[in-house]
Amino acid sequence: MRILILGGDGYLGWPTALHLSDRGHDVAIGDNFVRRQYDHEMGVESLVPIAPLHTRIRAWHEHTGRLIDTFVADLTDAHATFDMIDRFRPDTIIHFAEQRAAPYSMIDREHAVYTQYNNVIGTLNVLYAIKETDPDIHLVKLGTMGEYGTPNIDIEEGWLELSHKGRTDRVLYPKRPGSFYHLSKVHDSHNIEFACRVWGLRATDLNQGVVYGQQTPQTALDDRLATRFDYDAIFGTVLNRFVVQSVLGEPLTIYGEGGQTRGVIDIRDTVECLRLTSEQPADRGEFRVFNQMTESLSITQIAETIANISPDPVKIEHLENPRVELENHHYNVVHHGLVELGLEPHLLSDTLIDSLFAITRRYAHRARPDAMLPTIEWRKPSSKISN
Ligand code: NAD
Ligand code: USQ
Repeated sequence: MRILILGGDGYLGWPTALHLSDRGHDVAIGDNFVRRQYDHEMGVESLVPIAPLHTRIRAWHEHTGRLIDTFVADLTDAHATFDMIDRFRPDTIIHFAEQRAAPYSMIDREHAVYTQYNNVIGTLNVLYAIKETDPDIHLVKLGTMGEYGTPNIDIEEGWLELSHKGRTDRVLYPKRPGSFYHLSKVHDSHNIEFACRVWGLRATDLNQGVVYGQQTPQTALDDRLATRFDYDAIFGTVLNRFVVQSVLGEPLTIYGEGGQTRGVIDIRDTVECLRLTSEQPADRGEFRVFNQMTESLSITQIAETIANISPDPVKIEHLENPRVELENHHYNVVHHGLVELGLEPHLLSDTLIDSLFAITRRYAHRARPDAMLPTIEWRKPSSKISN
């Protein structure tokens, strides 16, 4: 298949590009490198050094003889987006290319507006480009489990059968997201469902949980193929942050009580989900939704797991929660769809995350411990980025 990976220079897009190229697909990457610019804005870099995209692609070619095409394009630029899709003529577009940090979207008005404009308008341009170039293209879009929030009923896979006053219907599952970033994904989901319903496009929305891990078999081949590893309080995600904190000898920072429960997924399962979904597309007119997570864990369970695995003594600290979120709640998620497509999950309990500790130890000297403490407060209209 010809697969265009939007956001292919990012944490997940890059290993997905390698995984699909390794499986024999013709892969191209589209990115505007804005994630590298956020590093400059915040004064924090990926813990693991990352090579420029052209160096990565050269290294992949040296190891495998395979070529990956590249397009430098900003999805909010409709002309550049149309041109890229028209030139590459993909069968599938995998769309990772959004501002993806909840705290970044909550810094202030400017960052909230940027996040929603970048994400919602970028996706709208992709939908129009598909419609006008080739409506048969399968759009695989990264959404998030956080679109649902934490309702007091079980979370279904995208859709809900509803009975009301004696009548029944199938509706998009109600959303109660927890940040302007998560809201941008809700808006995307509605726009994509509308395009499937009205234009007959085909799309898969992947409501992914919090990803952990940093290596896949392909990125491990060469340091130049490494993907990014964010650990700071804005872009770092919880499990990866806890590993870095434990290696640095810093306390693990649980926000609030720690009963918050989230769907999580190993990065090796992420890239495999993208392969399975691309190779088994949605039907024309279908808006297909999968909950892309393999298990549910509370923040306390994650902290205790890391503390138990760590060879060094680990302290766990409860900070006042900078976010507005339920800290003890019901959480029961249906996530059969990807397993039915063939996913064989790596669960945290069976996984050797020793490699994550080894990577962290190797690069610990690059960490800025002060960047690990949260500064963005949901209750305030404006927060400072660093301590
Ligand atoms: P990332 O920030 O590392 O990668 C996103 C990439 O998209 C970057 O390379 C960035 O430069 C690019 N990009 C952003 N806006 C763009 C635009 N307007 N035009 C072109 N390129 C643009 O993020 P990630 O962690 O790899 O996440 C990828 C996707 O998966 C995101 O949509 C995110 O919401 C979703 N997701 C991530 C996680 C996670 O834990 N990392 C969990 C669930 C869902
Ligand atoms: N948390 C802590 N301590 C920390 C960091 C986080 O207790 O040091 C808590 C948060 O309060 C939250 C949970 O851990 O309850 C998850 O936080 P996170 O920063 O790991 O993840 P989140 O902000 O939800 O966002 C990440 C990705 C985002 C993706 C989302 C999936 O950045 O792109 O969409 O995970 S989900 O959470 O399912 O919405």
